[in-house]
Amino acid sequence: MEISALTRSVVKRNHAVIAPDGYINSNVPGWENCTVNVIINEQMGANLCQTLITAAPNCTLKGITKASQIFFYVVEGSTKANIGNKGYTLTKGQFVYIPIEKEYLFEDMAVGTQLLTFHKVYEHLEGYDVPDTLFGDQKDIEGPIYMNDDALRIQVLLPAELGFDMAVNIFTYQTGGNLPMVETHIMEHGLLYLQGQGIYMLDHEWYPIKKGDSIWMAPYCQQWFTAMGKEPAIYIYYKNVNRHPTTI
Ligand code: UGY
Ligand code: MN
Repeated sequence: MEISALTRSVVKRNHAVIAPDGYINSNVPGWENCTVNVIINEQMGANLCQTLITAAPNCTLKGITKASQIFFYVVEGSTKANIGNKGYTLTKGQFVYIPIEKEYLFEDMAVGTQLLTFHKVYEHLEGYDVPDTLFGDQKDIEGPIYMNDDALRIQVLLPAELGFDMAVNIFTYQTGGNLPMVETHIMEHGLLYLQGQGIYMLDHEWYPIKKGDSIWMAPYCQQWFTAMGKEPAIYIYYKNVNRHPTTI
């Protein structure tokens, strides 16, 4: 029998590993007939919010983005997404970026559909327009080699334009692939494992990670990863980008 006092989840000052076994549902006004797990938010010390929504029958998500832009990614299932006068059915691997001050309605959601969201308060950049709503599909996005290592591929889901202050990327590691260095950087990450397993080093602590787990890495949380097992390890992650590093 598994002892219920054990978990792989940890919440530390500058990083967290959240495994699904500790999820507790949140009620979010306007998000009906679903479970919502708020995995990362400012209560932790983060500057982003990451949630996972799982649809029950008749699930609808209705709201307005206000000061925070939201990126929705279909992990599993399908949904219709209506933003302004645009409405498309999204299936696994498809996504929509919703800028600030936009009304949205997700409907016709298959039971069991899982949506990942990343939210960030938008920072305007003088001389640049707020980005438009953007629908996309992971399978239409190229996956070039990362840092000269054939075992590593990166897909950049949002355009590399200064109007955007957040990036969302999908990182694929062949078995045995690893980050070529310990990253030490100002940018923050929120991350969901989509496939496979491996070992993440976060601030010199070592964590086994697998599909379904999430990670928060605060700015300057040192990070390194190696894939393990028999299939590629794939994760989708958020990163803040394109803004001045300091107010000083
Ligand atoms: O973009 C990144 O900083 C990425 N290489 N980090 C990570 O995968 N932990
Ligand atoms: Mn990084």
